[in-house]
Amino acid sequence: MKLIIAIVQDEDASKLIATLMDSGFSVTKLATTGGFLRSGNTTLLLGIEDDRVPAAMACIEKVCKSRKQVVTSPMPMGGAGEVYMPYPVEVVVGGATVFVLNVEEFRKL
Ligand code: 2BA
Ligand code: 2BA
Repeated sequence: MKLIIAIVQDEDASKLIATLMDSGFSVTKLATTGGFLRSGNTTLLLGIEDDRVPAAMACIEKVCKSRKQVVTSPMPMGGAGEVYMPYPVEVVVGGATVFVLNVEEFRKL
């Protein structure tokens, strides 16, 4: 069994969850925050059988598109006092950042 951890954009999350559930996957959704942009993203957990990993990946690839975004990221100015100055940066966000982990044990108690 594998645990897929997929970090996706909030905009893609609802559609991705619907697509995964239509394909018979169980999903847990976490509201998360990216360290760089410090804005919200969504992390999905999927516990699945090994042979279903490609099907889950296909759902993620289909739904999650990468986008260019100009964002105002709070960049630390350094020095004392924790001063942050808004700083515009162009970043490519998404499609998805996906980790696949081996699951040692899966139980429902
Ligand atoms: P954030 O950390 O908010 O990063 C959002 C996007 O900003 C990243 O998109 C990337 O294009 C850009 N970016 C991040 N760090 C940067 C830097 N030091 N300099 C320039 N641009 C930078 P993605 O790579 O698609 O990542 C989307 C989100 O996935 C990230 O949000 C973070 O929450 C998560 N993530 C990505 N890689 C990760 C990793 N290795 N471990 C844990 N979380 C990760
Ligand atoms: P939910 O997805 O909201 O599911 C709540 C309960 O609804 C489930 O309880 C199950 O009894 C039922 N259920 C889920 N999908 C169903 C379906 N397609 N048809 C009929 N009934 C369905 P649990 O199985 O105890 O799961 C509780 C929560 O644990 C789930 O909330 C989900 O957040 C998480 N979860 C369970 N299995 C997971 C897995 N393999 N991967 C990721 N998260 C999982």
